[in-house]
Amino acid sequence: MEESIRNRLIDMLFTSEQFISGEEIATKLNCSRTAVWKHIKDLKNNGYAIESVPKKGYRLTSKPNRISKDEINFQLNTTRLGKEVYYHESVQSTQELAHKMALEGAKEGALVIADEQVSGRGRLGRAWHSPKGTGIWMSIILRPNIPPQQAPQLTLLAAVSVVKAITRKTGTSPEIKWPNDILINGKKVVGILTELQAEADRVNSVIIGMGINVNVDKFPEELTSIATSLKLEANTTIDRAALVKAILEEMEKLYDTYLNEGFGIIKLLWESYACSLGKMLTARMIKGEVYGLAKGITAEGALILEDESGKTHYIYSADIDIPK
Ligand code: BTX
Repeated sequence: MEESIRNRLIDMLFTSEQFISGEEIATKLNCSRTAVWKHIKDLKNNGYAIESVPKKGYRLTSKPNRISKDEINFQLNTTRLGKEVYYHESVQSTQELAHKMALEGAKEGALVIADEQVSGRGRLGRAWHSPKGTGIWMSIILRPNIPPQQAPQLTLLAAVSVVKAITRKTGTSPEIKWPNDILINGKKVVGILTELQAEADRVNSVIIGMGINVNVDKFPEELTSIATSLKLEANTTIDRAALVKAILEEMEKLYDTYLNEGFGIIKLLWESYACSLGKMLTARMIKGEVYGLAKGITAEGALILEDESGKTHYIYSADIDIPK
């Protein structure tokens, strides 16, 4: 109840350019003026800049650049993705939490998001730099009815969704490097980590972790030559909640297409954003390296490489080096 009053209050302030009187708010929200005042005070404490002028009322002058439940759920246009938001100021890793919640029965679309991760991780146990207040560090739980070997398709689906949302919200032109990196001007701006909870022939849940460098101004020494942020590329601060919403909306549309029509359309979209296709590159795997021409991806999402002897290799998991 309290939460719904708060959301409706944010809604009223957000949609009105004029001052709204305390009395009008109290009538519309069916609560006392003291309650209105308390909620306004609480919003101010949470970073909302609200002007209050005697006899005129309240007016919202700026929203905080926050990614908590209120900001994400406000005007979110999805039916499942992000409807349940579990926000934390600081966690070890949203991926770890999402795994735990998926085992405990979290619904499809549940979103775990944090303002900071102290041990964010990438593939093969690598660390993911996730500083406070400047990024989007989140994990989405999906429960598709697919066999486990098709799950990598969801990494590609997630990458396409993020590229579409970033393009729409920032005007930059990101590209995808197979399988899970999103680059702008050759530097990594997003990393995606897809993990499964599955039985031999059935997926219980797919956990899609995304790390997006949004308003990061400076990276640690070891990342400066390989990492960038949306702010550095677009030259402006980006509204993190608006970007999260855009990702969830793009992703839900593509996910529905995927469930109804299969991977075909996603594959075409992915190929249209890929920077690695048609180039000679090296795929480095645990068991060795392959150097060859990237010819495309298979229906399962594997990378097709043709080596210099003309032999075709199907790569399911690797790090890719594209010579400059
Ligand atoms: P990856 O293994 O492909 O990339 C990890 C590598 O990327 C690191 O070894 C490092 O070189 C580089 N790197 C580390 N931090 C950053 C950064 N912020 N920006 C650019 N490059 C970086 C990619 O793994 C998958 C990352 C997923 C991260 C999300 S965040 C939410 C969720 N929770 C969690 O713990 N992981 C996922």
